This record gives sequence, structure tokens and C-alpha cells, in this order.
Amino acid sequence: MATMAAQATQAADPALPRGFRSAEQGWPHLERIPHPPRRLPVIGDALGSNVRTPVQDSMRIAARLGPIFRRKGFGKEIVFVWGADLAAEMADETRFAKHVGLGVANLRPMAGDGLFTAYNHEPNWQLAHDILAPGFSREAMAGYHALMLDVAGRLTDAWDASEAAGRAVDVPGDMTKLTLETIARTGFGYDFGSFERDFEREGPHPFVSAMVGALSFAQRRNVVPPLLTPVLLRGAQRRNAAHRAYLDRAVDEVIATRREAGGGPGDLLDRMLEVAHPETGERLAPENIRRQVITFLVAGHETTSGALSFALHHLAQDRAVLTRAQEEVDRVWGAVEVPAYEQVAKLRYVRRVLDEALRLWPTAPAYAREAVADTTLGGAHPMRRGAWALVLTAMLHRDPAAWGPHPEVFDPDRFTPQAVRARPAHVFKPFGTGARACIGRQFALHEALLTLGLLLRRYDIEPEPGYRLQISERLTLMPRGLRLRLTRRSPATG
Ligand code: MNH
Repeated sequence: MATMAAQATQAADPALPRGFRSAEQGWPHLERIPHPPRRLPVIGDALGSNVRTPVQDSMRIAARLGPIFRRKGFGKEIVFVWGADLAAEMADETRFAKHVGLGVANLRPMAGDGLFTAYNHEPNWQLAHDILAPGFSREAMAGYHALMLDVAGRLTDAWDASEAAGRAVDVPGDMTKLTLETIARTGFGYDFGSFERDFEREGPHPFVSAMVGALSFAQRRNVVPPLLTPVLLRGAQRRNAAHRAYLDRAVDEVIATRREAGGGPGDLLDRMLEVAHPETGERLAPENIRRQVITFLVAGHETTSGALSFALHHLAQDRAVLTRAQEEVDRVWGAVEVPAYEQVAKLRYVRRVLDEALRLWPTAPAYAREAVADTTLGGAHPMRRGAWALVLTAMLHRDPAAWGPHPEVFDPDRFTPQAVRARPAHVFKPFGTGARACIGRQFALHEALLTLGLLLRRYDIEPEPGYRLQISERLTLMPRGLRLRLTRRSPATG
């Protein structure tokens, strides 16, 4: 049943975006915006850029061209914005709103009108937002705490075994297992058993393979020129259809199991299945629930996993920061076996480490904004209603106007309360902005702080000799090949 429905969707693929609206259509004075020199016919500015590193290429170009610039490839043009003033303007919700385009639009076949990919005008956005928001309240977080601890315990079991065997640990791999298990267990009562699988022999859970496969397919649609799509992607398209069918089937099974059980612990899935809108009484439709489950499994793990990985990288690179963070955990958590919910947010310094990691490497590296009415950006760039730009978060977080003369330096004290107060608003946007900002922010912060606290208390960490940070780009950023060497700290500290 599920498979047939999925195939029908795939055959017609009504949701599949046909490219995107090029900047000429919405920016009447595009000539005022700089672009890279030596622009060529057809391929435009694509020369010298790498399909595997679109974000890092844009960062390099940004540094040369300044706070607003444009890039063209295969006939389509994109405006990029990263100057602190311009980004602050684009955060004004009376003038701008989220734009569903590029990477986000490419997820539509998978995530439909789920929260992350819904167009602003789709009624299911407000409906799902209102129904699901209480699932991210303080009380809800306190309810997830025990499950989060349980998943983190599986991580430390695995790391203890690596430490005992003198093996370095695969940080992005293990953080991805952790965050996927966490959202699946807390949100949907589902257990992928990632830590228990023998990866050498079995590889990842088939759901994970299908999800990763469908995600990298979505990503590739951004960088393969439309004319070449049929040639380059035919085999991939077939595999993608199979992956999506698998995902739909798996999600339907999770839902069926919950319905048979007659309800669960009041988690996200229970809210989706049972809660009516507080004012209208309306409920989420079954097809929309499917989209929301996939949305949360995807949106709820890659970004957090990257954030944890970058934080661990910087901790391992900087002894002074590591020691200060470890001392804080020892002091705040003391000798308790497991930290209580309230003890997690008290890790103020660890939180600064995490913020600073998200500053340098915002794992969701850009977000798109569109004009809600005709307007002029920065007093110089007229935009028609619907015209849009990509805010390049990783560069906004490096604008010297907001962050001082050495933005590349990792310094958690940029996030002391005084330092934060001294900066203008809207210069730190790892979770996006406005009504469509990340609904899972508190969830991610609690999960990441809890995990970092447990790891810092338990291990000393060291980089592998000669490791140099390299960033891999999928939908999100990740420190490629990051491995750490562990030493257990004194058992008295946990
Ligand atoms: Mn999250 C939206 C970053 C963790 C679920 N998230 C966004 C946006 C950014 C973002 C940026 C806005 C995108 C846009 O404007 O197009 N999210 C992150 C980061 C982390 C993160 C950097 C971790 C660190 N996100 C999570 C977690 C969940 C989640 C954890 C779920 C449990 N995020 C979402 C959803 C949306 C979103 C759902 C869409 C919200 C909406 O549009 O209403």
C-alpha cells in the first residue's frame, strides 16, 4: 500500500521543483551587486567551484566581493547576503519571510508540507506549528531528559570500549548515531539500534541508508545542471524512488505500531496522532503526519550531530578551553551519577563553547529570505515582492563589523553575557530567524549540552596527530574524518 502510494507520487512528482526563480526576475538593479570576474557564457561563475563544496566556495567569494554578491550558474543567478546590517534588515519580519528554495525546496518530494519545507501560505504550517510547539516546551524537554541520558549512555559504552582497545573514535559517525537515536526515541518511541549494530558487517540501519541516500540525492539536484539531470541522475533517480518508498513504509509501520498500542508517552508522535488544534479543533491528516515524521527524523539529527562534532574538535584543539570546560562540569555536576534535568543548562561555559562552534561552523550554513512586498535592501537594492536571497550564516558569523578583527579565532568568551549585550541584534543566526526559525532549538541545546557534559566528565580528548580541519558539505556541514583519542579521567568524576 505505502509503496504504491510512494510510487504514484514519484511518477508524477508534482512536488519536484523545476529549478528556482533566478535573481533577474526580482532584482531590477542586479548590476549594482558584484559578481566574480571572468563570467562565462552558459556556465557563468561555476568555473573553479567544486560541486562538493558550494558553501565553502561561496565563503571564499564572499570574502572577496563583500556583504552582498551574486553567483550565476547555467542561466540562473542567486544573490547572497552576509553583511551584519543587511542580514539584520532581512530578519525584519514585516519586510521579509522564509523563502522555500534550493536545498529546502529539493526536500519537498521527501518532506512535503512538513514544518521545515512548507510554504508560508500552506495552512498545514500554522496547524502543525501550533500542535507541535508544546512538544518543545520546557516541560516537554524535562520529559525527554531520561531518554536522552539513556542514548548518551550507549555512546559512552561504545567509547569506553574504544578507549580500552586504544582505538580512536569516529566523531561524526558516533554523533550521528547519538542524535538519530535521540530524536527517534524521544519523538517516536522508535529504536534504530545504531550503537548495537556491527557496522563492519551490517552497515547502517536500512532506514538510515534510505534517508542518507534520499538526502544526498536532494543535495545533488542543487549542483547538477538541469540539462544534464536526465543523463547524470537516471540511475540515482531510480534508487531515490526506492529509498523514498522505504522511508514511507517504515514511517507507516511506526505509526501503525503506535496506533495498535493505543497511544504512547505523550511524545511528538502522540501529539501528531491525537492532539487537535487548541482553537480550531483541526487535526493533522495522515499523509501530513507521514511528512512530519520524516521531517523530524531528518531535521532533528544531522545539524545537532555536526554541532557536537565541531564542538569536540575545538575542545580537542585547545587545552585551555578543554580544561576550563571540564572544571565546570566537575564543579556544577559534582559527584552525582547522572545529571538532573536542571543541571544541564547550568553548564554556562560549555554552552559558550557550543555557541562558538556554531558561530564558526553553523551546521545549517545558510537560510533563504524573500521580500513580502516590494522593498529596497540596504537603501540601494530594490527587490520585487517574492525576490529572495540566501543569507550566508557562516560569513555573517565572521563579519568583522560584528565580531571584531579576528573572526577566525575560536574564543568561547565571545558569548559571555556582557559580550553578547555589546553586539547588535541579528548577528548570530545558527537556528535561522523569525516565525520559521528552528522549532528544535531547545531540544538540540539540551541534547548537545548533556552529551558534552557527560563526555567531558569522562574523557580527556586529543586530536590525532596532524589532523587538519576539513569541512564536508551535505545538506549540513561536518568535520570530515574527525577522529579523537580518548583517555578515561579519574573514575571519581563519573
Ligand atoms: Mn532545526 C528549522 C538549524 C536542530 C527541527 N533549523 C531550522 C532552521 C535552521 C535550523 C537554520 C531554519 C531553516 C530555514 O529558515 O529555512 N536545527 C538547526 C540547527 C540545529 C537544529 C543548527 C542543531 C544544532 N532542528 C533541530 C532539531 C529539530 C529541528 C533537534 C527537531 C527535533 N528545524 C526543525 C524544524 C524546522 C527547523 C521542524 C522548521 C521550523 C518551521 O519552519 O516551522
